[in-house]
Parts: sequence; structure tokens; C-alpha cells
Amino acid sequence: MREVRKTNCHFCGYLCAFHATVEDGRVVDLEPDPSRYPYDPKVLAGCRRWKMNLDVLDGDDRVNYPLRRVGERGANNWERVSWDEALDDIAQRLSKLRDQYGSETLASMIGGPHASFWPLHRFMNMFGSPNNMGIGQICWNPRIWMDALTFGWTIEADINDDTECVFIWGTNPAESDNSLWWQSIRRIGKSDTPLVVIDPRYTKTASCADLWIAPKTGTDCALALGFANVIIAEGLYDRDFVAEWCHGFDEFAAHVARYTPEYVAEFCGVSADDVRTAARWFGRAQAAALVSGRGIDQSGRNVAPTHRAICCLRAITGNVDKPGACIITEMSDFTTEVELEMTDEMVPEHKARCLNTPFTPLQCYEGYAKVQKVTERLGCRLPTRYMTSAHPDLVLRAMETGEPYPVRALIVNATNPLLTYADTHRVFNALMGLDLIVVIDYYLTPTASIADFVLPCAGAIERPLFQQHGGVANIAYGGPAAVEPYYERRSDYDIFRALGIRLGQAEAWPHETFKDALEDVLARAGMTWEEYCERGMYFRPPVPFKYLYPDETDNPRGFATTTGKIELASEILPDFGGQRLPEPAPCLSLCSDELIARATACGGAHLSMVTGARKQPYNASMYFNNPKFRKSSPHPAAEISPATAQRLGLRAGDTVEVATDKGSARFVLEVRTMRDDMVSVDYGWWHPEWTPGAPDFGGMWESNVNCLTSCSVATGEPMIGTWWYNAIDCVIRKVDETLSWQDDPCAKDSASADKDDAR
Ligand SMILES: Nc1nc2c(c(=O)[nH]1)N[C@H]1C(S)=C(S)[C@@H](COP(=O)(O)OP(=O)(O)OC[C@H]3O[C@@H](n4cnc5c(=O)[nH]c(N)nc54)[C@H](O)[C@@H]3O)O[C@H]1N2
Ligand SMILES: Nc1nc2c(c(=O)[nH]1)N[C@H]1C(S)=C(S)[C@@H](COP(=O)(O)OP(=O)(O)OC[C@H]3O[C@@H](n4cnc5c(=O)[nH]c(N)nc54)[C@H](O)[C@@H]3O)O[C@H]1N2
Ligand code: SF4
Ligand SMILES: [Mo]
Repeated sequence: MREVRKTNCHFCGYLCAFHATVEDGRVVDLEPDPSRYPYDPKVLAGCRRWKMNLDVLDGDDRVNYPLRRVGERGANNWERVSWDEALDDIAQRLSKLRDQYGSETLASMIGGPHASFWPLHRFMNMFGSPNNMGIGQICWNPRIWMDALTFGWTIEADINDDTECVFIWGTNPAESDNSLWWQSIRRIGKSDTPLVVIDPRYTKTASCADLWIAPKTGTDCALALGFANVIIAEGLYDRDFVAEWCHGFDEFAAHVARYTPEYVAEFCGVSADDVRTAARWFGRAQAAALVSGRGIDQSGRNVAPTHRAICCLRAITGNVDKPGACIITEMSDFTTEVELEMTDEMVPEHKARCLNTPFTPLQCYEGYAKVQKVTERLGCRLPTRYMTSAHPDLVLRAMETGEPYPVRALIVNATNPLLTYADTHRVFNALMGLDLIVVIDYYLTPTASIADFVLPCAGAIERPLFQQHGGVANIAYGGPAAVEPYYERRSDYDIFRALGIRLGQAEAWPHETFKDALEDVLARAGMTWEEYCERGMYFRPPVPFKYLYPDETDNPRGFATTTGKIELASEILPDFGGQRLPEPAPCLSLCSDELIARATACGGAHLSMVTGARKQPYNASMYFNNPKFRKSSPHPAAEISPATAQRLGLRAGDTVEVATDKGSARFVLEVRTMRDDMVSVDYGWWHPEWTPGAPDFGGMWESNVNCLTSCSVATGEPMIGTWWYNAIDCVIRKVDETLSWQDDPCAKDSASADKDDAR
């Protein structure tokens, strides 16, 4: 029987809607669905991924059955087991480890927003472990924390016809965002509205800008304070808004007085005139929007001060909760993330085992509780598990040393930490020493190859999708599964429910299926599952100027901060060891004098490094199994400017080694317009076509930039623990070697072909 069903693509966070033609439970065709959000022919025409859906759905490299390790860890010997056998065995081993070491002996790891993570978080809460690690500290939390502490809640940029100036700061949506949003930036670039792009690399986004400012990496805080200096000195700030709604203006003005355009020009390596021009555009606009990204989020110690400085820039110009600038979001009408994860059910003794205390006083349960008291005045609560997620440095130490208690088991859900977490050598060694590793994934990734169990996950098309912004905005999108999971794959929800029930959590899992659970989530908002699937989303746009709403005494309700105003001078950050007023911090040095001397002695250089700048068609460590992509983008690159290439006698196509004291990796040199004092290095590269496991682990040691990075809590941001993926020093030098990437990716080796049967 042939039937057309609704479904979605999930090869990026945009979740485009599709029509799947289904025959006997199998998808035989997939076409864009123009009737549902977020259909746009331009997006689909520019997207190279969606046509992979059919191949991926039944790809011969997918893991289709639960696998249990046989023999040495990482030896790539597996036995196929039934779900009952796998889950019973995992539950039994977890119970035993819990009896022996306590429930905190179980840790978890997540990655980017590939799956709904609340089922894992619920499982961890019920199990009684605070040790969930993730990408929070370096991808989402810093901005959410600083917005919440400055404005009382988080904000979203609101770019529309009212917008008179746009700053795009440390983000390159041309490569990182397939969506309509990038199209809207492109339109701004073509219009009279001034567009400023702040990025040390001349990106495709920068090429649309009226002004490209290329600061030294990691100096953005000073640049933001420089903009504020000009805006205040030239009287371009919003006097009425500041007088009524900002706390600590005089203190802030005195603080930025020293950040003159000339001082900032020197500090950031930019032109003083450009600082003035950009500041004037921002200050004079009736509504100015600013969007920031990874360039700022992954700058270690600078992350909090830079976000704070940006918050202050918005506030002094009155660009908060204003159409065309940014809008303070609202909590979701549907059941919020914080309720779904059920952190309130975790007993205090278990929360007290959180390793972050006292290392990261904001990113921990105590810090969370203090902030909650403040934001709750206007009814808002952040998702607990993301905002308290455990610091990898501390959990790895507990794995390595048993201090302050042994962490012996790990669940890895939708992430490939051997490629994407900092300090690969350390992660690898810590994981190799564990008693139990369970990986839930589609593929035998390098990380899966060292697991005890690999559990096959159902993907988009095989499971319902409900993407929400961690419960900090009133939006969710997605749709239904078109088919039952192929083979024996299961959704993440089903896996955690089944495991939870085996470990005495039955009461926490009343809904038999993910769809039933989501139906209940939506019921709160008065929407049926059918309506949601019909529309492809739930959305209620936030209204502006909410601080003017009357409170119970008929006065304007203000902002959910300690002072009820936007805090230019923060009254709460010092409680967490933070600064009242934002000040830049020095960047991370990971190179010893000996390393630098060795590199320069053979013609190399000591440069600042940024890692992982987004590029199509890949995503982190994904899609390297697509032969077409590999043909068009065949090798991992290290990019330097033409002047630097000339200075070092390097040419495009040369093999270079990039190193820090942590380790080294090799890349193919590319030359592009960017600052002369830096190198930009790709991340995520491995060979899915190679035999998994030892000795090569999918080729992950060759060009893995995370062999060079560090997650040290001591050198990270002191309140949140954000480590550095950008603005790290490194050395680069030419090596005479051909890299494995020149091999044909379609030529699967025979060893891996043999293993296909087991999957
Ligand atoms: N040096 C450096 N490191 C970085 C970054 C950087 O810029 N530089 N960026 C950081 C950032 S921002 C992020 S978000 C992370 C990304 O890090 P990860 O999320 O670890 O990276 P991915 O390669 O996207 O890994 C996703 C894995 O999940 C699997 N997967 C996909 N969907 C699902 C699903 O629905 N369920 C399950 N169970 N598995 C699924 C995929 O097959 C893949 O193996 O990397 C971080 N690490
Ligand atoms: N193709 C593709 N798309 C992706 C992903 C992917 O892996 N591949 N990953 C997804 C994920 S997990 C995320 S978090 C988003 C990230 O999305 P974005 O935040 O847009 O990340 P990038 O595109 O890398 O842009 C970051 C920019 O910051 C610049 N930068 C680096 N250091 C500094 C600095 O010190 N100051 C300033 N001002 N700029 C700096 C870099 O040169 C780079 O151009 O992308 C998502 N989309
Ligand atoms: S834009 Fe993203 S969700 Fe849409 S089709 Fe492309 S990869 Fe899929
Ligand atoms: Mo991310």
C-alpha cells in the first residue's frame, strides 16, 4: 500500500517539513511539504543535505541492532543481542556500580541539539546522578546566564522592517545556518540598513557587510566597551530609557571612559575610525539588532565579560524588548523543559554530589537556585540540567583518579566526544578505563567503537520531533514519524524509559511512547498532537515592552533582576565571584617556550588559533560518510592569510602540523582573507569508511583539532567554567607528508564490509 505521510528532516536544527511516500512501512520517496513551517524553496535549493535522507534511513553503515562488546575494549568485536538482553544487562551493571560507588558513579555526555535531551536528563535525575556533561558551557549557557542576570530573562534578536542597524558578531550564518534567517541577513546586506560583521576572518557573511571589523581573537569585550564609550561620549545613548530602566549607569559610564576608540584600536588591532562608525550606526538607530555566536561563546574567560558588555550596549541604547532590536522571550505554554527533566525529583543529597561546587559557582545547583529566586518573580525558570551540567574537567578527573568519588560508568547520547570534546587524548584515556560505556547513536563512531554497548537509535522520519529552545521560548517545531523505526532501532525516549523502568523509575515514565508524552506536553498549551503535526509548530510570538506591564500594585513590573532594572552594574554577579562591570581577560596560552622555539627553528610560527569555524556540507563530526560531500570537500583545512603564508613560505595545499602542549594534528593549508596573526582550524574530521576501533579509531588521531584543546576548569571562565575553542595560541609548521584524506572515501576496506553483517 502506498501512502503519503508528513515528516521532517533533521540534518540541521531547522527541521524542514517533508512528505514521505511510504510503501509497506518503507519510505520510497521524499518531497518538500510546502504547506508546513518552515517551507522555503530558497532554503531547500541551497541545502545539500536533505536528499541524503533516503540513503541514511537505510544506510548500510547504520547500527540496526543492539551490540555488546566481546573481548578488549575498542577491538571492534561485537555480538548482536536482543533489546531485553542489552537493557537487562546494562541495568544490572548500573545497579551493581550504584551499590558499590553511589549513584553519582554514572555520568552522561550529550552533544548539539540532535535529539530531545530531557529523557536522558529525567533518567539521570531518577537514577540520582548530577554528572551530566554537555556542550552547555561552550554553546548556550554563557549567553543565557548573562542575559538572565542582566535583563531578568533571555532575549531573541528581532530583525524586521523596524531594524535600522544590525551587528553580526562572532557568527557566520552563511555557513552555520541553512535557514530563512541567513536569507534575512543577506537582504539586510543588500538594503540601506547598515550591517556590521565582527569576525577575525573575512567570511561570506562579512562579504555582505557595510563594515567588516576584524578584532584580534578574544578581544571582543574591549571592542564592545569601546562602542559604549563612543555612544556615551557622543550623547547617543537613550537617556530616558537609561534613567528609568538601567541600574548603575554612572558607574558604567566611568568604567568605559578609558575604552576610547584609540585605546580599543590598539587593544583589538582594529581601526579607531571603524569603532566610531559602527558605534554611531548602532547609537543612532531607532532600533538596532545584535546577534552573536560561537566566536564569543567559546572564548573561555572572556565569555561572561563579553556577553555582559554586549548586554550593556543593548541596554544603554534602549534596544531591549523593543521591536526591530530584541525581544525578551517567554516561557513555553506547553510543558517546560525544566518540568520534563524532573530535576525537582532529584533528592538534595544527590544534588550535593555535583562536582561543579565550588569550582563554578554559577553553573551548579546553588548558583541555579540563587538565580531562580530572582527570575521566578516574573514566573520564569531556566532548564536545570543544562544550566548545572557537570564540568568535563571535573568528571574526567573523577574517572581518572576516583576523586572526590569514582565515576565508573558513562552514557553517551547523540554526541561523538572523541572528536568534539576538548582534549581528545585525555577523554580517550579516561573512557578506556571505565567499567561501562553505553553509546546511543546511528553509527559506529570512534566513540561508539570503545563502548560496551552500542544502542541503535531511530532517526528523524522514524520518530516524532519536537524541537524546543530548552524551554526558554514559547516555540516548538517538528512533526510526526512517517514510519516505525527500521530494523530494531528505537527512539532515545524509548531507550531511557525502558532502562528507567528496569531501575525502579516506572512512576517517572507514565507515557508508553514518545508521541504520548509529547501529546501531554502540548495539552498544556491547548493544542492536540494532530494540530501540531498539521501546522508543524507551536508558536506564540513574544510581545515587546513587557517591563511596562502593571504588577499587582499597578506599577510597571520591570525586569526580573535583583534591582528590578537592567543591571549595567551587576548586583548579583559578585555573589558568584564575577565582576560588577565587564572587563576583558587575557587569552589562553597552551604553548611552552620550548614548543615555540622548536617550531620557529624549523620555519614555523606562533599564532592565535580559532577552531571549528562552521563550513558546509559537514556538521561537527557528521556527514563524512557522504561520498559526494567528501569529493567536493575532501580534506580538513588550516587557514591562514596570504601575508602569513608568504611570511612562512607556505602555499595552499601544503601539509601543516598545528600543535599546542596538549598535542598535534595535521591539516591541508588553505589561504584566505583574515587577520595575519591567526590560524583557523577545522574540527570533527574522521574516516567513517575505515574499520572502527583499534588501532586507528576511524582515523581520528590524524586531523583532530581537539587533540590540541583543553577543558581545564582552572583556565576557564570562573563562574561557568567555559573553556576555550577560540583565541588559543598554537604553533604551525610545514611537514612533508601526504594525509590520508587523499584516499578515495568510496573505497571501503574489506574489514569493515565484513562487519556489516553484525550490525
Ligand atoms: N574544537 C572545537 N570543538 C567543538 C566545537 C568547536 O567549534 N571547536 N564546537 C562545539 C559545539 S558548539 C558543539 S554543539 C559540539 C557538537 O558536538 P557533537 O554533538 O558531539 O557533534 P556531532 O558530530 O554533531 O555528533 C553527533 C553524534 O550524534 C549522533 N546523532 C545524531 N542525531 C542523533 C539522535 O537523534 N540520537 C542519537 N542518540 N544520536 C544522534 C550522530 O550520528 C553523531 O555521531 O562540538 C563542540 N566542540
Ligand atoms: N555547517 C555547519 N553548520 C553548523 C554546525 C556545523 O558543525 N556545521 N554546527 C552547529 C552548531 S553546534 C553551532 S553551535 C552553530 C554555530 O554557529 P556560529 O556561531 O555561526 O559558528 P561559526 O559559523 O563557526 O561562526 C563563528 C565565527 O566566529 C569567528 N570567531 C572566532 N573567534 C572569534 C573571536 O574571538 N571574536 C570574534 N568576533 N569572532 C571570532 C570565526 O571566525 C567564525 O567565523 O552552528 C551550527 N551549524
Ligand atoms: S535546511 Fe536543515 S532541516 Fe532543512 S532540509 Fe536542509 S538539512 Fe534538512
Ligand atoms: Mo553548538
